This record gives sequence, structure tokens and C-alpha cells, in this order.
Amino acid sequence: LDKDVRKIIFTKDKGFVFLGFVGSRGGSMHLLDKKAGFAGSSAIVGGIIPIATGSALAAQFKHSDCITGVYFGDGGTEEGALWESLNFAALKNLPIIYFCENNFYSVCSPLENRQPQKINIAQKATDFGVYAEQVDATNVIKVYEATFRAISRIRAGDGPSFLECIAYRWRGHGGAGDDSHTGYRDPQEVQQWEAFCPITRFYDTLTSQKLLQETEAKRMGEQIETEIKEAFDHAINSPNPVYEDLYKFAYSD
Ligand SMILES: Cc1ncc(C[n+]2csc(CCOP(=O)(O)OP(=O)(O)O)c2C)c(N)n1
Ligand SMILES: [Mg+2]
Repeated sequence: LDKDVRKIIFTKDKGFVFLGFVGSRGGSMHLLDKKAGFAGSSAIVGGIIPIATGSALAAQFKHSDCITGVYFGDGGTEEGALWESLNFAALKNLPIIYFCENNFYSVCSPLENRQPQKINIAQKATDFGVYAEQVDATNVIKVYEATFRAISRIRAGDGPSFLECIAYRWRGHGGAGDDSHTGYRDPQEVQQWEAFCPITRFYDTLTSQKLLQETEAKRMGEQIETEIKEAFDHAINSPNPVYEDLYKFAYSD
């Protein structure tokens, strides 16, 4: 992680502490790190999709070899902006990959309450003229391979791709805790998906093929723990933003 990215942290005593790389102007839904090629995110469901499509159009205008990747949930497939974007991307042959993370829920609403049973999201993208695949997104290598295929297609001039990445979230939509007790989904369903933990699956693949030693994995785990601790210490010890800065950067400054 870029050190700057660490500066937005949730702390027990002070709540969200913002110092960070967007100058304290956003929370976890407003991340942006241009140095890392991360052009932005949006709290509006589906809102980032047309912006990403514009980024791909810009790359095409500039004859750059940049490829845009945009991520959204199954909830985003209920926004017209997605389908307008797909139409435009297919029409203009834009260098973009649409990653739809389908975990079957939009917050607490199951997919079957929101879309007709027969709808297949990947098929719908295909109908809009965009090459689409369904991917087992609990398998890191499958996602890598599908992304590789999508990039190769763009490089060959074959246009945009749509990857319907099928996975599950164990926790609530906001990321905190298990919300199954609220009754919108069966706790057994959550348990069944826990067997398909992408991290464990990838770890098992790497260790069984002797590509990763247990001691090395342990060292990496410890390093990550240290980074997280440093990030918390940094956030807790950083001053809060000041009122005078509130209106800075609202426009072009
Ligand atoms: C345009 C818009 N409508 C409604 C909301 C409220 N909202 C926030 S997240 C969300 C559901 C998103 O579903 P999905 O992307 O599948 O996320 P998941 O629940 O799987 O984490 C909704 C409706 C919003 N942020 N923007
Ligand atoms: Mg979802």
C-alpha cells in the first residue's frame, strides 16, 4: 500500500480519522490513487461505470495502451448506466474490462427478488455486444486467466469484455460482522460458501504445488500484521483535518 492510502482509518475512540491521500475528503467509498492507476470510486451504485467507460474512451483517443478495469456488484447491474456504457463500449470497441462481482445480494435483497429468474447477467452483457464470461471468482487462478483472456482480446483489437465473477460475501454489505441473524439469508448458506474461501484455496494450490513454503507464508502474514499495526498507529497519531480546509479542492483548485 502507498503510505498515503493508510491515512484513512477507523479507530475506536476517534471514529474515522481522515488525513489521507484524498486530503481527508472521502471515506472508504471514495478511494482514489492516481499514482497506482486507480482513477476513483463512487458511492453511487453503478456510478463509476460510465466514468470508467470515459476513461477507456480517453485512452483510445490518446492512442495509449492503457486498459480500464471497473468493478461493481450485482446491484450495479440494475442501473441503466451499466447497459448504456456496455452499448457504447461495444460500439466504439473500447479497451475496458467490466468486472461484475455477483454475490447474489444487494445489501439484504437477494437476486431472485430483484431480477427475473431466467436472467443471466453474463448473457445479458453478450446481448449488448460485449464478450462475456462467467468466472468462478473463488478461484484466484480462474480470475487471473479470464482477465488475461480479456486483456489479450483488447490487445488483439477484439473489444471490451464483461466478467461475471461469481463469489459470496460472508459478512454484511458494509464489511462489518455477520448479519445472517437478520434473516435475509440462511446462515447455512454462508457456511457452505466458507468452504470456498478464495484465500485458502489459493494458499492450498500454492503450497501443494510447492510454489510457496509454509514458513514464507507465515513471514508474509507477519509482515501484513505489522503494516496494519503501523497504519493504525499512524492514523491514531495524526491530527484531524481542519475546518479551514473544508472548501479546498471543491472545484479545480
Ligand atoms: C444509485 C444508488 N442507489 C442505492 C444506493 C444504496 N445502496 C448502497 S449499496 C447498495 C447495493 C449494492 O449491491 P452490490 O453492489 O451487489 O453490493 P453488495 O451488497 O453485494 O456488497 C445499494 C442499493 C446507492 N448507493 N446508490
Ligand atoms: Mg452484491
